Amino acid sequence: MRIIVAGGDGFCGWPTALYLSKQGHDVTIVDNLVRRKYDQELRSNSVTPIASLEERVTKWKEVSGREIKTFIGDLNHYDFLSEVFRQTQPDAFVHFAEQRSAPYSMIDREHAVYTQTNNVMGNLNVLYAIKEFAPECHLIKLGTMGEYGTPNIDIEEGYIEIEHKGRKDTLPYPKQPGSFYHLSKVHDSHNIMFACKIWGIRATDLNQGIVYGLHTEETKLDPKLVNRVDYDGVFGTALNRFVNQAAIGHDITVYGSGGQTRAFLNIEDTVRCVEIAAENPADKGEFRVFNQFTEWFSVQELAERVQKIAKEEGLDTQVRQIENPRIENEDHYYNAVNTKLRDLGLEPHLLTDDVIRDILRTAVEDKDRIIQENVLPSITWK
Ligand code: NAD
Ligand code: USQ
Repeated sequence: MRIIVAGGDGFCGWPTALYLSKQGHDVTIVDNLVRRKYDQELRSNSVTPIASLEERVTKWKEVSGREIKTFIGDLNHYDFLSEVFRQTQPDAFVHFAEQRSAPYSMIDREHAVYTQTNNVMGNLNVLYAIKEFAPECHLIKLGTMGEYGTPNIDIEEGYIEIEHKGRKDTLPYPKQPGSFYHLSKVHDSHNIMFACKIWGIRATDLNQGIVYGLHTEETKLDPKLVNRVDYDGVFGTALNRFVNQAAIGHDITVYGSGGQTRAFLNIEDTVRCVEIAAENPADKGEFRVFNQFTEWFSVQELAERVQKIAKEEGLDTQVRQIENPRIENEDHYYNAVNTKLRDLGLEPHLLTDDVIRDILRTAVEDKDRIIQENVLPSITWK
């Protein structure tokens, strides 16, 4: 298949592009490299030293013999996006290319407006480009489990059957997101659902949980292919952040009481889930929703597991509950359904002690690159 991976220079996109290329697909990366600019703005970095996108794809050609084409540009520039579609004629468009940090979206008005403009308008352009240039193309869009929030009932996969005043219907599952970033994903979902209905576009919304790890089989083939890893208080996410804190002997920062429960998956499963979605396209006009995660944990539980492995590796680190910079439930019910990807063949890589140890050892190798001042959270929701 001809597959565009938008956001293919990022944490999820780069390993996905490599994996799909290895599987024999004709992969094209589209990215405006803005993630590298956020690092400059925040004076932060990836723990692993990452090569430029050009060096990455050149090395991949050398190692695998396969070519990945690149287009450097912004989804918000419709002329650019139109040209990408004309030249590529994609069978699938995998859309990772959004501003994905909840804290970044909560810095101030400018960052909230930027996040929603970048994400919602970029996605709307993709919908128009599919309609105009490749109406059969399957949109595989990265959504997030955080769209649902933490309701006091089970979380279904996209839709819920409701009985109201004696009548029944299957309706989109209610959304209660917790940041302007997470809200951008809800707005995207609505726009995609509407475009499917009016133009007959085929789309899969992958409501992904928090991704941990960094390596996949392909990124391990050469140091120039290594994936980025975020640890700072803005882009670092729960498990990877805790492991990097442990690597430098920093306290593990649990926000509030740590009862917040979130869905997680290994980066090795992210790449496979996208492949499964691509190989089993949605029908024309169908807006399909998959919950893309394999397990859930409370934040406190994860912090304690990382502390235990760190101790075994001779690293002394404490779990510290600090004032929660966010506004969120810290004590809530959580039970989410994730059967659709499993039914299509996903075999999960679960979070074993060895997996944590592996991420920790990589973090220790690069620990001198961690900028200490960036570790504590600096952005609040208030
Ligand atoms: P990332 O920031 O590492 O990668 C996103 C990439 O998209 C970057 O390379 C960036 O330069 C590019 N990009 C952003 N806006 C663009 C635009 N307008 N035009 C072109 N390129 C643009 O993020 P990630 O962690 O790889 O996440 C990828 C996607 O998956 C995001 O949509 C995110 O919301 C979703 N997701 C991520 C996680 C996670 O834990 N990382 C979990 C659930 C969902
Ligand atoms: N948390 C801590 N300590 C920390 C960091 C986070 O206790 O040092 C807590 C947060 O308060 C929150 C939970 O851990 O309750 C998750 O926070 P996170 O930063 O790991 O994840 P989140 O902000 O939800 O965002 C990340 C990605 C985003 C993706 C989302 C998936 O950045 O792109 O959409 O995970 S989900 O959480 O399922 O919505």
